[in-house]
Amino acid sequence: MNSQNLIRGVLKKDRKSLGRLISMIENRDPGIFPILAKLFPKTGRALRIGVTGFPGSGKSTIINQLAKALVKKKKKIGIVLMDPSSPFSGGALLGDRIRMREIQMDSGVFIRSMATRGKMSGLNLAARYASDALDAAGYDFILLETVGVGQLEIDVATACDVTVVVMTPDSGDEVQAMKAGLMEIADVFVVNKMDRDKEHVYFSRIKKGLEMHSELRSRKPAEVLPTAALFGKGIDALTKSLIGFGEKKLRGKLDGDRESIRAEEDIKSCIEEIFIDRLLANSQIEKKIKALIPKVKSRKQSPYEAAELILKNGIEK
Ligand SMILES: Nc1nc2c(ncn2[C@@H]2O[C@H](COP(=O)(O)OP(=O)(O)O)[C@@H](O)[C@H]2O)c(=O)[nH]1
Ligand SMILES: [Mg+2]
Repeated sequence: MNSQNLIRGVLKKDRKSLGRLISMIENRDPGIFPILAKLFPKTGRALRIGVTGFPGSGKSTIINQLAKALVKKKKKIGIVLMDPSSPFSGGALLGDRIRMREIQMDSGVFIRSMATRGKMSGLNLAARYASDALDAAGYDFILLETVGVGQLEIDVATACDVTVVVMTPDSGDEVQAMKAGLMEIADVFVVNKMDRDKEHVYFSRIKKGLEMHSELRSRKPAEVLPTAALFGKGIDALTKSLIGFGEKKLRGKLDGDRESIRAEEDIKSCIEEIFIDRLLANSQIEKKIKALIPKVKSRKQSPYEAAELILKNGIEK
């Protein structure tokens, strides 16, 4: 498939084309940049929702339910599951696959799990580019499930319009969540596994804690919603809230700060990609690297000094 056909396919929501493009993104194929540039004017409509929280809190279950609810409302849903460990991580991902199969049959839903070789930041970027592809293809909502609650998750939050943080009522999660910085990034807190009445005590406590936290930082408190996703409870309210965010985005009323941050980060990361690609593709540079290998090997020069030397010439060019 040449890139013209690939672009045309993506814009027509052809699954094969989308799959192909996302594979290219995963493999860091340099050919993606001209394609993404062509798709870029078609992006900006989809609401990008990051779903984060501790493993086992119910993110996949919630996403599954949300997708079903949104499809009923005639929305097109893209789902990106991030799995940095490996494509063969077994258990968790397999479970997700089975659960997701139910909704994958629906033509309004496109699901993809992503793994990239190498750095975590590579995964963050890949998820971002995959979201662009899905956005251009006309998906209304893009749901991004992160794997844990580390820096990657926080980075992903800036890549999304809305961040949903999932907690459970029984685990001291709120303290952990605060430690992990999740309070700062949440737009919506979902307290999942609210299966039993007694859990309403925890819910009130979490809610009060969150309100206090935002008061201390004089920012608008995040919405706090109870769910029992396994039983489909509370999903309507969550769906309604997300549709509200989506409408706000289409009216240009969503907080523009995140888009500014995203634009800045995107420009910077493209500089990084382009710079490194061009530099390493340059035969002069390659020669210089080769020439410096013996010096570094024999410890006459540090790799740092060698890199400085090469970069100095590279930039001058
Ligand atoms: N009791 C109960 N279990 C739930 C609920 N939501 C999810 N689970 C279960 O919790 C486990 C982890 O859910 P999963 O969606 O895979 O969590 P993730 O790791 O955050 O994606 C699974 O066994 C789910 O069936 C809920 O509302 N109540
Ligand atoms: Mg999951």
